[in-house]
Amino acid sequence: MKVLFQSADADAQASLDLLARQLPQAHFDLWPQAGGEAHDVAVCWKPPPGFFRGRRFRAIFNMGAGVDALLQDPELPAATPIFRLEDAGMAEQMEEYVAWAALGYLRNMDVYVRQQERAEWKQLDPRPRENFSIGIMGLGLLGQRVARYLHAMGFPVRGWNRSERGIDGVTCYAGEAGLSKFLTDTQMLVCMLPLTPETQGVLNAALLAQLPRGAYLVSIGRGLQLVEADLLDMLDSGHLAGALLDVMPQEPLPADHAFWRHPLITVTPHISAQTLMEASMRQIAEKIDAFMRGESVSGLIDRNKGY
Ligand code: OXD
Repeated sequence: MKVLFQSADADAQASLDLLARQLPQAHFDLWPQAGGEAHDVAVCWKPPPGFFRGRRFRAIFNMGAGVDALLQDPELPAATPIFRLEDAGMAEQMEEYVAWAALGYLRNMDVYVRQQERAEWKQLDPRPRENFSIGIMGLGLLGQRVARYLHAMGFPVRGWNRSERGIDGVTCYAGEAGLSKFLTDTQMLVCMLPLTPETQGVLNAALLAQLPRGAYLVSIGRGLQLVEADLLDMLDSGHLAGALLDVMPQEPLPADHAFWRHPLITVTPHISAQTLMEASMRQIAEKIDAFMRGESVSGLIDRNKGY
């Protein structure tokens, strides 16, 4: 079996070595150093334009959960199955990240950080956890894990998904019809949607205005889901109390971008769930093995849905 390996990350060779250890029978080529021959499968992450030109693979394995970058490539072979990474240590990180955001906002930690900058000693009224509702937008594998985790912490949790989902203890809403109801009582909105043509720009003024005054936004899906100017207006008008942004329309976020210095915005550099290479390469090796044996492989992308 021949594998063509490509990664936009700096340590591509190290990741390839991890995968090669799991698949000792396979021959690997690291793109672009060696990539001229025919390969059975591609393992890639954010391949640059031209990667697929003139190539055919039996399957493509994406080294991340989101396939938006891959699906945008006009030269992506049309019928080749694409498999994404499923969890591989990402769900636990997202649980931690959102739990930290929820506790920080509930306990006014962002306000206390700003007060410290002014040497201001002022106690704010406590807010009970049971009155603080968190809304998870996007109930895929990761969204469901985060919803369950917050529920176990004692927060009232609601979830919204394009299609119906049922999660014990979580009030679930679906589709256009359920969106307003979902937003009206959501005090902290966590966007975990995949990026598709439908979700691009979904975090806009019309949607954010449906949140109650003083709500907080956590954006951990993709940066292009956020309409930047609308967020800034909502913060400046006081409708939103703050935002925690982990994903940006342009990454890295340019040094002169307004988000860096906005007093109500916290920026993290796309770390809500980082790819854990050992676990990810183990999972991809298992998927490749199963695929080559003709078994069914989970994580198959539905190109019509975009995830
Ligand atoms: C992913 C990511 O999609 O890291 O896995 O953003």
